[in-house]
Amino acid sequence: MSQYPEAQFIKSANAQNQFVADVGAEVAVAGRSNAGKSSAINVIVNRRQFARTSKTPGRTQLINFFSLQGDQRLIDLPGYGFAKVSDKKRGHWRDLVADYFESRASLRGLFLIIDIRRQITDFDRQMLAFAEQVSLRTHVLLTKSDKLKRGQAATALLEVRRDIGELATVQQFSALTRLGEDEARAKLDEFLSTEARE
Ligand SMILES: Nc1nc2c(ncn2[C@@H]2O[C@H](COP(=O)(O)OP(=O)(O)O)[C@@H](O)[C@H]2O)c(=O)[nH]1
Ligand SMILES: [Mg+2]
Repeated sequence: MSQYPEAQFIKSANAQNQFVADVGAEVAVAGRSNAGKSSAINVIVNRRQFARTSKTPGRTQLINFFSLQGDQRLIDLPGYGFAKVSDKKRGHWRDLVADYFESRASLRGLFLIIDIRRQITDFDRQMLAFAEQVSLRTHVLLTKSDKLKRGQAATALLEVRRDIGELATVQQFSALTRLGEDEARAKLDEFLSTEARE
């Protein structure tokens, strides 16, 4: 059973004045499109169709607010990654996400979802930079680890850890085999229960 049986979608936002009230605690989840973000959210929250795995047209460029329980929320940040995104759209994405990171007192941590086969992209580095600017704790899920042999996955984990250093903690994850689900859920709980940042 889900730890969050009452979890539900609240709303999507395309501008700061559409964000939900900044009370309680929330954790943001980011990932390049197709990295496996929706699948990871579904496994962690333990709800099959919670965040739609298929692309919901229009919503992928918005910030999606979900309530977990009470004043605890999970925030699905927009990803990009297809080469065809225009400079204008990319600019809007950057402004929206920067506004989000800079304004949310309830933000306790960031989950960054990275396809273990692709390693770290420019998108991921931008997200790590946003988090660092506001001293936000970050946890990286190297997902789709079922797609690599165990030795290869272990090597990829070490490489990403070395690359990221102190910026974030890193673990292997698979939405298919559910590898790493307990570790991810413990990290989510840890983030949600930390005190607000200064
Ligand atoms: N084998 C495998 N496939 C995955 C995993 N996570 C996601 N996928 C697949 O990758 C594709 C993109 O996943 P999705 O969660 O929609 O990515 P998003 O765009 O980041 O939200 C889908 O076809 C998923 O079924 C995983 O851990 N293992
Ligand atoms: Mg998605």
